[in-house]
Amino acid sequence: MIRYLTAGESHGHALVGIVEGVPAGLPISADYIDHQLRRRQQGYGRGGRMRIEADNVEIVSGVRFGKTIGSPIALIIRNRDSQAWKEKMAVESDGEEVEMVTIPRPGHADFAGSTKYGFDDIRNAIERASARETAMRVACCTIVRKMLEEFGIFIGSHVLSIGTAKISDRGAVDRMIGKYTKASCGAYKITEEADKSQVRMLAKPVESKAVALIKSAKKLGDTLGGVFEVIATGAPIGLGSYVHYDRKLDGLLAQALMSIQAVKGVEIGSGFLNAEKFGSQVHDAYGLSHGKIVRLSNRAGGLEGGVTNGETIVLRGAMKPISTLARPLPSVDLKTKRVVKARYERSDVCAVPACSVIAEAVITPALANAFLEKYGGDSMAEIRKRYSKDRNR
Ligand code: EPS
Repeated sequence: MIRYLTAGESHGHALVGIVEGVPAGLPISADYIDHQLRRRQQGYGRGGRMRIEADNVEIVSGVRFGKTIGSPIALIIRNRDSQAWKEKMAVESDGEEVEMVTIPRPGHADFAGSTKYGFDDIRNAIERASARETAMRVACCTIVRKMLEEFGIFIGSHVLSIGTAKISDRGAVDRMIGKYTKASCGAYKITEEADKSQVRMLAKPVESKAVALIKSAKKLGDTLGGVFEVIATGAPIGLGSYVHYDRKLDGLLAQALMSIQAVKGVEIGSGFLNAEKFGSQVHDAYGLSHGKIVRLSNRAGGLEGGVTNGETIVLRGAMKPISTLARPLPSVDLKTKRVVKARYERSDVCAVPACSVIAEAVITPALANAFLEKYGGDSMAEIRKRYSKDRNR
């Protein structure tokens, strides 16, 4: 089974990652991963840091002559900005000259994190809680994504709303998605289309409203969140299981999305809308088309009983507005116990487009492990044999 770990502080030397359990024989390159890293850095509303970083991955181990060899894959992404943080982030000095951060930002991990670990200097919590870490998550998960793609499982995403700028004609967007997912790269076509927009929205009029909102938030010293949708096509029936809570794929996918910094809500299919309706208006009726069982709708988002049902997987995530505010909320200086304004340090105004890219990546280990549980083997060739024998597809 695939698992991965990341390490690294936002302004430390580098982010590092180890991906374990990837089968042998998977073609992979740094270029392939870098493309996803570049996508993660885009989006209107990002702050100055993205002008400093140009994320590139170095594959240190586990790949030989362009293919995985079954051993752990180690990755490094260097933080260009670390040059400016040498003293503040020194590994070996005593740090006496470095000013401590003692004022927590509401909404960030600053207070809870530094209280938990007993830090006087909040910087220790800031650095690892930062969403910078998602660069390495995307790198690690892009390898897993490549494995899924080899079996025809493609993932895409787009942004549904930023603040109050919302897609209003859902039907029109669904028709676009329906058309795009017929492409040979399935849901990835949604991603390619969304990438043409600076806020990753599929509907033009909402895009300009979203950009205008981000501009005004910036002027006001404020930030914005939003909702994104992640779609996966090509998953066969029967990934995940209903037999135990920890094997339910919907729960595992929700966990992956919820683990992204600033994501505070997750939905599968039209989960929240479904809760307002009668059962007869919600459940996806069966039909027959050329002797094949089909579903007449997909409100369940491709998962029933925690198991893939052969329909497109549809997930949504809600990202709260970024907690670092240029016009800060009240806070308390933990050292002086005085009520003061929260600290401001350079940050983004809106990172929902980036979050949608991260979401595409982080769901892949859950999907891939459910896939490997059913069809797994040590090499791609072995898995391919097992998968092609399956009569469900
Ligand atoms: C982040 C704060 C900003 C973001 C960062 C996440 O960084 P900095 O404090 O260096 O300006 O740009 O995101 C990234 C660096 C990234 O690569 O996504 C935070 O506090 O979470």
